[in-house]
This record gives sequence, structure tokens and C-alpha cells, in this order.
Amino acid sequence: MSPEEAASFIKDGDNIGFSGFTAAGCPKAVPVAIAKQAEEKHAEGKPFKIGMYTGASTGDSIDGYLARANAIKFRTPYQSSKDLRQAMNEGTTDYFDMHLSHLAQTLRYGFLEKINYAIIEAADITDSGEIVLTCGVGIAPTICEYADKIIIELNSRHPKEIRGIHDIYVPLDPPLRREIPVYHVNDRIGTPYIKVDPSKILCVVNTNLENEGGAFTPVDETTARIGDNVADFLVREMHLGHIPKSFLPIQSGVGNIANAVLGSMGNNSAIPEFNVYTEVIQDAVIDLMKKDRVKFASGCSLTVSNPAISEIYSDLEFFRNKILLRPQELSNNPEVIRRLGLITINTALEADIFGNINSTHVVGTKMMNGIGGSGDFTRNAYLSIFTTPSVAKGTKISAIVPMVSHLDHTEHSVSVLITEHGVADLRGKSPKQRAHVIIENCVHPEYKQLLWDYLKLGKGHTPHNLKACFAFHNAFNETGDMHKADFSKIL
Ligand code: 0RQ
Repeated sequence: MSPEEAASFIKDGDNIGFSGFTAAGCPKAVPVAIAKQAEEKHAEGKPFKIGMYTGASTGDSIDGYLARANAIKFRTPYQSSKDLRQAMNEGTTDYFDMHLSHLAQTLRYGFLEKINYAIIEAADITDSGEIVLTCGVGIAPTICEYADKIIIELNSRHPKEIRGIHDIYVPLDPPLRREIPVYHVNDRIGTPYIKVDPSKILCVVNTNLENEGGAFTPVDETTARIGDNVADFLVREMHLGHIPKSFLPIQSGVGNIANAVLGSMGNNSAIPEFNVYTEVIQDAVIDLMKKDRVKFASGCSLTVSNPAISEIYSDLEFFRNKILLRPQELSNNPEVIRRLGLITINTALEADIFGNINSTHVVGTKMMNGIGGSGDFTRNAYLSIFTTPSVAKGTKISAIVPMVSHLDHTEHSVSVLITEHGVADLRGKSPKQRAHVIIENCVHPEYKQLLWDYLKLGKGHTPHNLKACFAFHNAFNETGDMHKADFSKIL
């Protein structure tokens, strides 16, 4: 069918599950046609909005087009689209932010609205109903099982020979769930395809569309220094015997900083060749595989630039034995993360002097992207690290504040905080001790004195001053500059 014919099945109020995780593996033709249909209905004065479940964020063809068409009834579990973000923050679209490992099982438990249609990007499909996914898995197995009907986008940009790179396994639900038998990063426990009843497949739309993954910005001085601080810290930990000499698997978050951190680790010859057990496999991992610095990467998606995906597809024999893509409830599974002993590295938007992390809300109220998998990994890590540049918007924002304006990861789950200025090792430290090491080692020099001053204002085990704890944020809201925080005016 054409994308328009496929889209015509979708009605106002339907809930859709889309395949993919980040832009990788997302359908691209049918969602654009749905957005066009929404605009036509709106022009006729008719309502048209859909509920949307996906693995994580998507490409512009899903979140961008549908947000611009004002066609989203609700959205979960993660996004990174400028237009959708605007709709969420203006209140025209409802969004609920979920731990990524929770979504598939939450759908199976029946806690969320039913899925009417699954729209799945596939590299191949057989008459018996075997669907071979492309470069992202997300929640595709569960939405295929629970949707009434399935629409396939068969994208010839992805070779059929990709079959074998996926490992599709869906755990049983309680009270029948058993242990998940992943004991090594490269253990395969499922099938290389999703098996569905062929009669559920409503139609197949042929496409030849390239991935919408953007390129990474080049490593700058700040991100390089953060990366080097992480790598040096891990080498010290290894020499202290805290990390086995054979090393432990790495999870690293999404974005430029995460990409730079992995690059620094790869370039540090004191770190042995390592494995990756993560959700997003980014460009740096592919580079390090070619240099024999990464042995194996298990993830949920190949969130790589278009040159990198072409490289992988042109040498599938080399990469097939080094890459495995799992559903997100496996890539982010707490049991597996704890068992394998992951070193997790995620990026904070803001941290406070006691080690609490805000990953999601700009100045406490505006949603940036979502918690993504950062909570799945942080809470269950062998060693959980957060990185952040010490300042944002020039130096008008200090990323380290007296009290986080929104809380995603508590002090109990955060082992180490790293900025371009240094490392704060928070393990075994009281709140006051944590504040000292964070201010001394991680804060930008322009904000150190303000934070020392704040620390003197509080009393108790965690010495906050509830009148002054948001002085940085209030100063930013009032003047556009956190430097203007003035405790004497508040107290
Ligand atoms: O703003 O875009 O206007 O320039 O925030 O900041 O430093 O470029 O960092 O792109 O790596 O994103 C936490 C959002 C970091 C991301 C976050 C402004 C800054 C800039 C982006 P501009 P950077 P990154 C697995 C793990 C949660 C999910 C997660 C994220 C913009 O890493 O979404 O960890 N994490 N998933 O200027 C106000 C502050 C700020 C600030 C930075 N304190 N206050 N604005 N900015 N600090 C992956 C998945 O789950 C898929």
C-alpha cells in the first residue's frame, strides 16, 4: 500500500505503538502521512489526535511531524524533539516520563491505554509472520503482540542480511517470571525475529528512506576534559582493585558528552579492551570496535550517524559477531545490570551539592527530554557516574546548585560526579562531606564562593536552608543569570 492508504486506517483517538529506539528503527513514511491526514481533518474542523508509544525518542518523521500537526493526544516514554518539547511545555500535548525498562511490561500489565495499531519498520518479513527489525528494537515485540493490527514499513535501505543481529526475548509476567538468562554481554536468549500471526498484518508499505540520525558535534575542550576525567578515574579505580583487571561492561548515556567519554576511554591505553552493555550504541563504539578497543556491544539501537550505519552494513560479517540488539526491557533490565556489574555513565542537566541529580527539567519546570534509561542503569549499577559541564549558557547557569529544582536520581544512587574541573567521589561520604568534595572539585570557579556561602546557611544532617535553596534558580528566572543569587536579600 501507499503510506497514505495505510494512514487512512488510523482514526481520531487511536493509540499507536511505533517501532524503534531513538531515530533508529523508526517508521518514517506512514507517520508523515498520518500527520498530513491530521492537518486535513483539522482544516475541515474535525478532531484528530493519536496516543503514541515508542521505545524512546524518534526521528522527526514521528515526533516532529505529528507535533507540528497538533496530532498527539499523549506521548510516552522519552522524546528529544524541539517541536514536541514545545507542545508539552505549552500544555497542548500530555506527556508522561517513564523509566524505559518499564514501558513494555506496563503495557502488558494493562496499566496504560490499549494499542490499536503497531507501525513497524522492518528489513524483512516472511509469509509465516517473522519480522526482522532494522537498527532499533525498543518495545516492538510487545506492541506487535498487543496491537490489534500491524502496519509494516519494509525499508530496503536496511539489508535483509541484518537478520541475526537482533535477539528478541520477552520475559513472562509475574507470577510466572523466571530469571533472565543473560550472564555475559553477548549471551543470546531469544530469536532473531519477532513472530506474529500473519493475519494481524494489515498491510506492507515499501520504502527506501535513510535513517534520521543526526551527526555528533565534534569533541570540544570541555567534553574532552570530562571524558579524560572519567577515563583517569576509572584507571585509578582499576589500580585500587575496585574494578577487576579484565574490566567491567560500560553503559553510557545519549548525546555528545557520552560519545566523547567513550572516545577518551578508548584512547586511554591503561584501560583494557572492554565490553559495552547499554541502550544506545553511538558512533564512538563503532570506531572503538574497529580499533579493537571494544570487544562487544549489546544495546537496544544503533544510534549512529548515516556514514557509520553504511559502514556497518557494508561490513556486516565483521560487525555481526560484535553487535547484538535487544528489546529495551532486556538492554535496561535491572536484574541483568546488577548481575553483569555495569559501570554506568550518564549526563546530568543539574546536580546539587549533596549529589542529587536532575536529568530532565530545565529550571525545575520545563521538560527537556525525559529520564530515559538513566534511572534503570544508575539505580542498579556497580558504579554509577554522572557527568556534566559545570556551567551552561556561557556561565549564566551553574549546573551545580544548592538544591536540584527537580529530582530524578537521588543521592543514594549516585556514586561519582564528574565535570571538566574534576571528580567528586561521593561513596561513603555524609551529605556535608559530599558538599565539600563537589564544591572543591567540580564547581566552576565563578560559582564556588556562592556555594560555600550557601553551605554556611543551613543546619542539620543535610544542611539546607529552605528559604535560600532556590536562590540560584530565582536569580536566573528574574535576571537570566545565576551569578546574581543574593542570599542576603532572601534571608
Ligand atoms: O541547551 O540545546 O539550547 O544549547 O541543555 O545540554 O550540555 O549539550 O548536553 O546534549 O548531552 O544533554 C541531560 C539533556 C544532556 C541528556 C541531557 C542546556 C544546554 C543545552 C543540552 P541548548 P548539553 P546533552 C540513556 C540515558 C536524560 C536521559 C538519559 C538527557 C542543553 O543527557 O536527556 O540520561 N538525559 N538517558 O545549554 C538549564 C541547566 C542546563 C541547561 C545544560 N543546568 N539548566 N539548561 N543545559 N545544563 C539514553 C536514553 O535514554 C535514550
